[in-house]
Amino acid sequence: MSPIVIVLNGPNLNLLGSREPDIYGRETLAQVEADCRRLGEELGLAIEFHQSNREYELIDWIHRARGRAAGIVINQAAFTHTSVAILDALNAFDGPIIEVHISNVHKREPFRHHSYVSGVASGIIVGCGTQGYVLALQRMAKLVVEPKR
Ligand code: CA2
Repeated sequence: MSPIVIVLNGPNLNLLGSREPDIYGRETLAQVEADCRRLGEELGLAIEFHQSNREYELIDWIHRARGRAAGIVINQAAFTHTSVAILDALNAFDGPIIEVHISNVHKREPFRHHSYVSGVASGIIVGCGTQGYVLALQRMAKLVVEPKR
């Protein structure tokens, strides 16, 4: 059975592709999901992809990942800069966590420079556009797929 990787997306990412293309590009979240699913098949990962504008839903998905998912890829969006609750939930997850940000948060307003999650992430991908999700899954595969003998 393929290892399960949960891809989580936080508030407003459902608007991807509809506004601010100079910051977030033109790809929609549905296209990002399709890219992740296609790549997951190639890499031997079972992808579960979610987006929510509600903090508790992201936390519930992280809790449900415990003991069943091999890894989590997360773009927690604005909760990056505010949510100790998401950090606490991720701290209770044993597998690798890769944090993704579409934009280069370090080139933007100072309040975007701090992430509560970065300290528990195995890797962080920032400013690579929606390609960041592809890079995160490639890295995740290295971390969770057993080398074939
Ligand atoms: O760069 C990223 O991926 C962010 O996580 C995106 C968040 C932002 O608060 C973080 O600082 C960095 C915002 C997501 C909102 O996405 C939109 C996409 C299109 C139109 C409007 C919002």
